[in-house]
Parts: sequence; structure tokens; C-alpha cells
Amino acid sequence: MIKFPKDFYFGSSTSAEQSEGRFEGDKKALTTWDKFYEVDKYKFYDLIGPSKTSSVYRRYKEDIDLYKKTGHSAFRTSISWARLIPDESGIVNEKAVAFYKDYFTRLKEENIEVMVNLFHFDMPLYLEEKYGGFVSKEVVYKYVEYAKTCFSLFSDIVKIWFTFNEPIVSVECGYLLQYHYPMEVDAKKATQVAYNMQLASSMATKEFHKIVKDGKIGIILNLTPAYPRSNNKYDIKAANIAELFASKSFLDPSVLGKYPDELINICKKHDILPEYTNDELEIIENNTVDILGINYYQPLRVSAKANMPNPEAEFMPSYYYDPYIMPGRRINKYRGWEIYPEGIYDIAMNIKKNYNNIPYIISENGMGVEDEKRFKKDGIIQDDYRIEFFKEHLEYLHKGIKEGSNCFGYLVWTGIDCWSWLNSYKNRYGLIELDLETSNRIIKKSGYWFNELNKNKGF
Ligand code: BGP
Repeated sequence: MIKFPKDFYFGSSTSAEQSEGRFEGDKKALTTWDKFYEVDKYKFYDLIGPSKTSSVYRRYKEDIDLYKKTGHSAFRTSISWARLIPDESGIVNEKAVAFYKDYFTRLKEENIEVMVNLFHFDMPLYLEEKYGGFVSKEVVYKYVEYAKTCFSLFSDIVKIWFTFNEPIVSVECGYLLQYHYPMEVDAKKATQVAYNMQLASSMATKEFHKIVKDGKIGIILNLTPAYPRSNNKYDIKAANIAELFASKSFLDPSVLGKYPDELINICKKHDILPEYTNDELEIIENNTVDILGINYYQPLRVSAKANMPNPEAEFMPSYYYDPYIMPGRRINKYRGWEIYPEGIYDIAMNIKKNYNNIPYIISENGMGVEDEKRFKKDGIIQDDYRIEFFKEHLEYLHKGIKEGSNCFGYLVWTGIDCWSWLNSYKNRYGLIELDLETSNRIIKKSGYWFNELNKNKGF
């Protein structure tokens, strides 16, 4: 039997934009995602946008009952900046305050530890349009004000905080790969946004430690261990570069207070070093995080393109990313992501060895599947594939903990099926099924299994 410590957290994660919804009179401002889907009707015109969600803003009370039934001892969500501070005046929306206070208090009363993240891809549109989002230092300072407001309002209830979710995704998808708004390809802007988000995180961490004396703060990073396709020196070099950009770019400054020299050198070489000041670097150095959230879905398979790739493109994911799936590897065919549970163990060992064995929680891990209704029997989705996926990852996580890794919990993506940035409702991840027509929620087989998992602290 695989046994976790008694106080090990089991639960799920979601985000404000993906679950809350926007309603008449709630004063929530538009985000870049609303613009993407509703205003521009860009390339997603045939998909549902973020205004149609599981409506947590209205239904959170009943959802907390479902979290109880599915064995949650922890739950992570985010605060919507656009809801809390809906315009440039900076005045706080009292309806948002009442909502978050009640939501978080009720979770706490049910002995579900609430973990709150401040920014999950959801830039208020008024800040994007006026300043260009995190390209601008103005937005860094506004973010720090927003963070301080959140700490002052909610830190009596919430003890575990995170500054950002997967900041590298905002950088890559927004400024290199054209998946997220503003869909640009501009490496100089990309590094500026990455640096500014790190600075914002470190500044918020500093303020947190001034305001909150009985809590912990971290950053949530999607760590994708980079494995070279072969032992060829070019592939190995490409894997190092992949690791620098995809993981170390936030992991090193957040945990160690310093950017890796190699990363700085590559940025210099390509003239994409961001603008910075020594005072800012000092803030980053002196305000490292207490904990980490680690999202893990898949590894990064790497090969150098055409033996020695065009050095102009070294910092582009297309330089190193190798979509080729070697025979014998498994893939989640719905999401197109490789299933490699060993990766969670490799991350555990990397954090132990190179990052002071900092305490962390697995803040996302899960399996997105299309058209799950076809697995329904006796009114319940029989998602044995998902249970298998969790088990395999938990086995490797457990192995890491046995070897001294400092992991304090495992949160799956997600509790209730939710809206997603690029796939809308195509891939479902939940322990609980969402019927989009009726908004009904029905616990899946994995939800019942998860309840047993938490009860026994193992399987
Ligand atoms: C992570 C995000 C989540 C969630 C998840 C699943 O990167 O933090 O918000 O969306 O991925 O990915 P997707 O919905 O694209 O399948």
C-alpha cells in the first residue's frame, strides 16, 4: 500500500476565470480572454468563451458540498483581479470582497484548506489596453497594489498564497507562440514580460512578509523536465537550453534569488536582455518564496533541429521542442500530451538537490479527455483511465517523498469540469462532471475514488 503522511493535502485546483463566470451587476471588468473570445471573436468564434463557466460565483455553496464528498482537504483557486479592482480608479469592488470572503470562509469551515493564487493568465483588459500588460512596469506596480489589497482583505482566512500560475506560459503563448493575447512574436518583449512578472512576484512576496505573519507564499510553476532525444552533444545542449527557458527562468530567481548566468548570456548574445535596475535585482535576491506550487502534466522531449540549429532562434521553443513520440512512449491522445509519471519523481529529486529541498505542493496534475459521456454507465462516468493516471503519478511522487522530497500535498486539475483557454470545453479533467446545458454536477468514478484516497491517505 502507498501511504502518505497524515497531514498530506489532497484536493483540486481551478482558477477564477475558468470557473466563476461574469454576471449582470457583479461589476467584473473584461479580461483579455473576453476580448479574445467575445469582442474580437478572433480565431475562437465557434467556441464558448469564459463568460459561460460552471458559475461558481453563484453556486459555490453547493460546490463545497461536492468537494467534501470527493475527499478534499485542500482547494486552490485564484482571485480575479478584474473582479476585485474593476477599473483604473483602484477602488475595490465590495461585491467581489463579499463573494471571496464567504467562499473562502465556508471552505475553511468545512476543514478544506484554501490556497489562493493572485494571477492565472487573466489580465484585466483596461490594463492591457492602456499599458500593454506586464510589458510595462506600471502594471508591475499596480499588481503589487492589488496583491497588498488581497493580503489585507483575506489573509485572516487564507494562509497559503501564490503570486502567479505558470508565468512562463503567459510569456511563451503571448509573445512567442501566438496562442494567448496579444499573440505577438517578439523575443525582446517576451523576456521583458518574464522579468517583469518575476519582479512583480518578488515585490508581492516582500509585501506579503510585511503584512502576513502566519502564512506562506510561493509561485506556481509548470515544470517540464527536459530530456534530450539522444546522447548526441547537440541534443544535450538543446535540452540544457530548454531547461533554462522553460523551467529555470522562474525557478532560479524565485527560489535562489538569482538568474542563471547561462540564461543571461544567451539573452545578451541575442540582444534580448530586459531592462532592469540593480535595485530591482536586489529585491529579487532578497525576497525568495517560502514554498512552490508545481504543475506537472508532461515532460519536454528535446532534440536540436538539423544538427546545429540556427543560433538566431535559440530562445524559441521551436528550437528545441521535439514533438516526435518515440515508440514505446504513451500519449494522452485527446490532449496530445505524453504520459510520463516518472517525471514527477525527477522533479522531486531536482528540487531536493538543486533548490534547497524547498517545500512544495503538486498544484496541478490531471488527464483531459474528450467526449467523456460515452464512458457513462448507470449515470456515472466510469473514468478508470483517470484513476490509473493518478495512481501512477502518486506512486512516483511517493517514491520521491520516501527519498526525502519535501512535498506536502497533491492537487488534481480539476474538481468540477471547467472552461479552458484554448480548448473551451473539449477536454474534461474533473472529478465531477459538468453538464453544460443544465449546469448540473455529477460525481465521476474518480471522484469517489479520490474520497477514499483522502480518507486512507493512500491506496
Ligand atoms: C494548465 C493551466 C490550467 C489548465 C490546465 C489544463 O497549464 O494552469 O489553467 O487549463 O493547464 O490545460 P488545458 O485546459 O489546456 O488542457
